[in-house]
Formats: sequence, C-alpha cells, structure tokens
Amino acid sequence: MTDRSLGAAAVARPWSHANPIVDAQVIVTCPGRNFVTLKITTADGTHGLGDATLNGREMAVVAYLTEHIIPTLIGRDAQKIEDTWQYLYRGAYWRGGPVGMTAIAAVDVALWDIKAKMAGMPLYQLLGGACRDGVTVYGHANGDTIEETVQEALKYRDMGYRAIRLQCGVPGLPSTYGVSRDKLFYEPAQTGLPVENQWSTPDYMRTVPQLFAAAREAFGWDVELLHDVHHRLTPIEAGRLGKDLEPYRPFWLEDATPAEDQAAFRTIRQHTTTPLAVGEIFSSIWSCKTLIEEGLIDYIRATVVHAGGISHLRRIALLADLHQVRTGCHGATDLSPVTMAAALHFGLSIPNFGIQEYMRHTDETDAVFPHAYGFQDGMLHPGEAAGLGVDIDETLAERYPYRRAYLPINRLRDGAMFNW
Ligand code: GCO
Ligand code: MG
Repeated sequence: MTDRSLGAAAVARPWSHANPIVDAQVIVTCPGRNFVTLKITTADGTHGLGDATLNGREMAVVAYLTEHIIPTLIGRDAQKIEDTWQYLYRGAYWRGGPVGMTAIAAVDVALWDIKAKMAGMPLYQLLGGACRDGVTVYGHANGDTIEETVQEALKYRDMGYRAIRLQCGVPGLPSTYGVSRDKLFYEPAQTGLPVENQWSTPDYMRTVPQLFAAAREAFGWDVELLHDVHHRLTPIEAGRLGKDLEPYRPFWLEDATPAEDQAAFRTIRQHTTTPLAVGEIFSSIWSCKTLIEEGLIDYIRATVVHAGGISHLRRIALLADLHQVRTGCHGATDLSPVTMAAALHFGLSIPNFGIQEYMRHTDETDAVFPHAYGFQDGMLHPGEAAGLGVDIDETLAERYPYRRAYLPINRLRDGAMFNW
C-alpha cells in the first residue's frame, strides 16, 4: 500500500512528516444568519477551519462535503494542500460550480490553517510575508435617500474608513439592493420565501449620479467612494452610468453587468474610464480569464470561499498581477469571520492587493467565531496568532440552529423576473 490509498496509514519514509487527517466535521450555525464551517483535525491534534457558506444554498454544500468529500479526506496527509486541491477538483470529474468550489475552498483554507499552525506562524508569513502595513477596507453606507446615505457615509469617515461604498434608495421603488434598516449590518437573506423587490433602470440611472454629486460635495476628495450595480444594467447602460459618474472619480463601479459573457465588458470599456470591479460570484479563474487578459476590469472580486480557497485565488491574483488588475475581494456578512481572516492574510501577502470589502459581523457572530483580526485607521490586520487566527466556539454555535433563508429576487414593473 502507498500513502495514496485512501484511508490507509501513510508509509513511513525518512523524508516524510505526514500529519494525517483523523477527523472532519461540518458545523452549521445561525447566530443571526447561517454559516457553514468545516473543521479538520489531524493526528497531532491540530485543527483547522474552513468557511463553506453559500448564501441561500447552504445545505447543498453541507451535503457535498459530508457525503462526497469528507470520506476521501480521512487518512490523507493534511500537509499536501495542493495535491488535495487537485484531487478534489480533478477527481470529481464535474469541475467547478459554486457548490463544489465552495466545498473545495473550505478544505483548502482549513489545510492552510493547519499548516500555518504547525509552522507556528500567522498564515500571511507562510504566504510570503507582509507586503503592506495592513489591508485597506471599504465600509458600507446606505440610506433610503441621498441625504441619509451621505450622513451615514460621514459616520464611516469619522470611524476612520478611507473608502466607503454608497448605496441609496431609488425614488418610486419600495426597496432596493444595498439599503437596509440596520445601518451597521446589511443582511439581505431572509427566512420565509424570497422577498420580491421591484426594479426600474431609468429611475436608478438618474439617482446614482446625484448621490455621488452630493457625496463629493460633502467629502471633497479625501475619501474613496464605491458603488455596486449588482448585475442590473446592460453593457451600454453600464457604459452610460460609468460616464455619468466620471466627474466624481469613483474608486470602482461593481458588477456593472452580468459577467457570464466576459466579452460584454468590452462595450463598457469603450465608453467609460470609471474603474470596473467584478467577480464576487465567480467560482474559478475561468470566469475571469478573458476579463483579466484583455484588461476589461481593474479589480477582481473573486473570494477565498467561493473561488476554491487560497490555493486557487492565488492563481487568479497572479494572473491579475500580470495585467495590472488588483484584488478587491468580496467581504459581505455572509462570508464568515473564517473567510475574512483568510482574505486578510492573503491580501496582506500579495503584491497586487487593491482593497478589501468589510461589512461588520454582528456581536453574536463574532462571539461564535473569536478572532485575532482587528480594525484600525481604515485598515484591518489579521493579527499574529498562528494559523488563520480564528476559532469556533462549538458550544455557542449549537445554540443557534440552522434556519432556511433566501436572498431576495427582483422583478420589473411589468412583473418580469430580473437580476437582483
Ligand atoms: C457585496 C455583495 C453582497 C451580496 C451578498 C449575497 O458587494 O457585498 O454584492 O451584498 O449581495 O453577498 O449573498
Ligand atoms: Mg457586490
């Protein structure tokens, strides 16, 4: 038997320091919102965590991990991160997709956590060491009206944020993406059947430039301003919005049009110099290869949790670096503190880091996932604990059982389904 046989004890070789995986558990908890966490334990007693949360489709990843991945992990050397990644990606035959890649990401991050703990160093050191003092983040200001949004943004500036995302209500639409009642935590997933929003492109297109004009009036130029279109424009509409926003110099316009067709971004590029960011729903490098190689975007938002973990995100970032594209990883509240920590170690250690999204978690979530990272002067730092610097309080997690929740959907005024 060789150490490639699943479940078999590794053959002792003088140069081998195998640390076999002896246990892997999936923990589902809902401290206000659902999180799926993979906990891998090795023979030497080290454990590592990986986030496996896919908002609104959580249990699909739980089943993928429990039924299809975990049986293949037991006995495998936890130190073979790349080999395990290739085994899970190539070995499934059915490559890619959000469910499979989120499951692979959870394994990958847990193994990086274990390796860094075994090395006795914070993960960013293992990834090559810090390239900067900290990870600059952007916060979320939103309101029903332009005035309210600007007031909220001023609060973020006073908290020390150097970059702020602006989202506001659209007159005539009862609700819209990005605007929440609770101003500190934005949580779109709801229990019960999906909430229905209504959409009007012309009303939205008129509102956003007014919002940016008011914000520049209030802030001047010392804060970066961002906006998320959330996939709701056609390429030519996105080109127009980008052009209308140019006088206010946004840091980026995010998800300006759905990116299944990467070539669609050529149209936007022809019409505006507003920087473009895309990729929070991407599962792999194949979703952004053309976007990066043709220079159609400025920031790639693929994340550790949904794009195959640190091992795969590293490939994406390397390709992006060749084409002067920087990272701007997704960091909404549906990405657990485990992903936030992984993103910070990653962002600290790569040369082409751009910015990191930071939507604060609630106190309940932070209590379930005690962590070493912290915010200061507009930046997050992952801290100096060995590994990721995040743990899970399993007893507390048990107190918050899973609750089925869905993201909203969006319809046009005539009732037709649209992109949310
Ligand atoms: C963002 C995202 C989120 C997503 C959410 C879906 O830019 O942070 O667009 O708000 O909608 O993560 O689960
Ligand atoms: Mg977004």
